[in-house]
Amino acid sequence: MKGTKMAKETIKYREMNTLAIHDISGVGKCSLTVALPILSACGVETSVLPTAVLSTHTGGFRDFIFVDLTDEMLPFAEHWKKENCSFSSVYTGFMGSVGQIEIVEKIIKMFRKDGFIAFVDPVMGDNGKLYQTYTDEMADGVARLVRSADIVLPNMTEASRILGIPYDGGPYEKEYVIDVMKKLCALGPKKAVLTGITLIGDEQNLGSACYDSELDKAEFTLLERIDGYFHGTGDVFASTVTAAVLNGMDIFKATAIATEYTWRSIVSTKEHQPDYKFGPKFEVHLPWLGTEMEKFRTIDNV
Ligand code: PXL
Repeated sequence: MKGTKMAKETIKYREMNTLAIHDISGVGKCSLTVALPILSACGVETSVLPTAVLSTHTGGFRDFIFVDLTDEMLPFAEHWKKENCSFSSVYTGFMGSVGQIEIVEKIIKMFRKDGFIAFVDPVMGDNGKLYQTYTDEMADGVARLVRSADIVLPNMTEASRILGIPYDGGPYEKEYVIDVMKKLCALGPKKAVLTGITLIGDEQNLGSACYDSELDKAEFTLLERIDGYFHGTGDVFASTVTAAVLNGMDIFKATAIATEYTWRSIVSTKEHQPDYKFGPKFEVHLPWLGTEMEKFRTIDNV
């Protein structure tokens, strides 16, 4: 595919793979059942480390079955190390227990090397509340995990819990959102991306913001608000940012593409999925996303 790449400004080879560390929820698309198809459609080779296997996600189904894989996680990673497996990034999300947060920190250290990127989606809650399997101790652990991240991708509920500030449901002043992202970067990550953003005076729009601390630059991508609570869209968004950055895009372009893809998925969910707990209809838009990746990819290894 060298010919198509020659027109691009930046042409460089870089290993483009990831280790995705999330749960598998059998029904109710989120976490690995969202991350894996999106990353693959974007050309990212993906290995998985499941944190837990659930019959459904925890947001709206009753009596779900939960198999905790904490004790298996480190032996899996040690096996990979022995087999000389190499990852150019990790992408972490939903944690099944407090113990596995420390294990994930160890795994990031085990595989970190030059150019490595740790994407941390500090999944723990939404709308000002923790998810039902998250304890305060787990939330403290997730806040600590953010210090191991290069790119952190919370919603405002998670960002507030990480920073120990009161939750504000918005709409926000632009300066407030930028300040939150700067404070997240002060914990360690070079870049922060915030979801669920509505600005004062622009209430009909909703989207995301990102901040690159090395450039001291922030950008917002706000699209027409679609009312409703759409389970799993945080995972669609974070998986897409991860894929776009691994394809060589800067955080601004990556966030813009991820916001649009998530928005398209929400439009289809609203139209065709009567019960939003079954997850976002992201699949029909994968061809569009793949084309966007192809258009803007600057890593020449596909
Ligand atoms: O989308 C976040 C998520 C991931 N995995 C599980 C969840 C949730 C949110 O509720 O329950 C199992």
